[in-house]
Amino acid sequence: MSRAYYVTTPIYYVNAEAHMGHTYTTVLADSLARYHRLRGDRTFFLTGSDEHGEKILEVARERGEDPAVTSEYFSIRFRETWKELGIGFDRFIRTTDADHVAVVQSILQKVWDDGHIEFREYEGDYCVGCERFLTERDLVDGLCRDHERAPERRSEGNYFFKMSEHFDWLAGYIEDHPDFIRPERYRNEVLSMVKEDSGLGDLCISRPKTRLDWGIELPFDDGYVCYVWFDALINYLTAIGYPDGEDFELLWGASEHLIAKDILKPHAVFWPTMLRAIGLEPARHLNVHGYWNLDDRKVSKSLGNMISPLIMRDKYGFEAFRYFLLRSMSFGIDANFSEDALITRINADLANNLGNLVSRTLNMTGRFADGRVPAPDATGGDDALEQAVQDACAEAVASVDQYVESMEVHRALEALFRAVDATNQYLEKREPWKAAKDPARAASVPTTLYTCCEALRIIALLLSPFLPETAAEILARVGLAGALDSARLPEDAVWGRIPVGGETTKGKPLFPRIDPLEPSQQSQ
Ligand code: ME8
Repeated sequence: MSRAYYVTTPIYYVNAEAHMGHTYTTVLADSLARYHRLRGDRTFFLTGSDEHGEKILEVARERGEDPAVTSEYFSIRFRETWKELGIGFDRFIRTTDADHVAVVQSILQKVWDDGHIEFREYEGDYCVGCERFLTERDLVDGLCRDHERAPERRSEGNYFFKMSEHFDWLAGYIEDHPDFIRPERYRNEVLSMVKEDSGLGDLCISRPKTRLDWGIELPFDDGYVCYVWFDALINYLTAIGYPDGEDFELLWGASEHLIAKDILKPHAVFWPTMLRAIGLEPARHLNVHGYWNLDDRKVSKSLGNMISPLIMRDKYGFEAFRYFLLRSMSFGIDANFSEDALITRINADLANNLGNLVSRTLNMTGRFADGRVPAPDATGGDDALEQAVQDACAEAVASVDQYVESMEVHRALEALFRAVDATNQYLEKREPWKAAKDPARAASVPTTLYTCCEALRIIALLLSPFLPETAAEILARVGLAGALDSARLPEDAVWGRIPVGGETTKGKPLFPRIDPLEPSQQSQ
């Protein structure tokens, strides 16, 4: 049955270049989209840039530029970076795009007409880094918890979205839909935000033009522009053709937001209540991950400790970095980055485990099977050892599906590599390099090599959403160049589909072993 899948990343602020934090969310979204495309689902993958607001104006001023010039520059940098890294988004939205501006204004008008907005005087502590007024909980020793800077005291007349009217409904919704916000720790955090007296009231959604004119004008008061978060969140609707695009309802019903915990409140409180006022259901899931940290501090633009994905690509290859990101962060929990950990992971999983399986198998099809996938021996194929490899592959197919569904991609990869382990162990037991020279065992060699080629085919198919280039290369080496173009899960992962006689290629090592770094070689 064909289903739908709509995955979004946050739209990133255009005040600096992409770093490893953005890369993690984007690579994860890319992998999920690829997986669902492989399943034959109607899939849409959205990323983009968040261009309005004071944060961007500040950077533009520092650069002595018009904000439109600064945001254009960084937006193109983000887009080009993702393109260069092979990220297959369906749309790169910019909040300055004409269709987005029109949708934001139509929604503002609608919620204004429906009485969800009112004008008030307001005084509070504003953090330009967060682009919002802070509450007590956001402050540590008087400084913003995330940006480590003092907020500004501000007082002005503004328009407010009457968000708190929806808090009881939101708490009920979260309780009735236990996996709406996942993992659970963030669900509990949000429940306490809306249930207890957390100081979270209504949402100021305007900025007077006298102070800030870089934004979308309110349709009902041309003296104001729209607050950047109210504008930004709506991108998720614009991109799929709100209100009457052909697939809008189908895709919105299948929406999966990916964010880190820094923007939990806007996505878990502002956004569902905004949607309620607009008359739409919340997204299907709000999937929240932790931070990539460097020396226990969040990797971020404002703290200046960024790791560039382009530098990592040049040093280690992007597929290796991509694997590390997906495999080494348990979804929902913070992870520490170090190049030592990256190298250890690449060597253990990619060079030794997967790389060895590929090179040993294809070396031997070259030596013992004329460089072709051999036909399995009719008597050897149902042996318990062969069966164990088949079972390991079948289990990987089921586990990957289950863990992709539950947003535990690190576990999906772990499960997939269990099939790689099982195939390596099988090779160790069958010892085709010795068996070929032993008349009593020589007949087992074609079955052994067939089994390994077929396991590699299934492993590559399952790996393709996560490491697309590596998977395509493995498939090409077992005689199936281009197979990913028309592959489908789960049907193509059924055992026994590799064409016998397909030409195999030994090729270079997929992932050469990397020597551990000297301390002076660590880059940032
Ligand atoms: O917040 N670890 O944009 P932003 C993991 N424009 N992920 C990280 C990270 C880290 N150290 N640092 C950043 C904004 N990220 C708004 C979003 S959406 C309607 C508007 C990732 O450029 C992570 O996905 O600050 C995080 O939520 C996002 O970048 C913040 O990107």
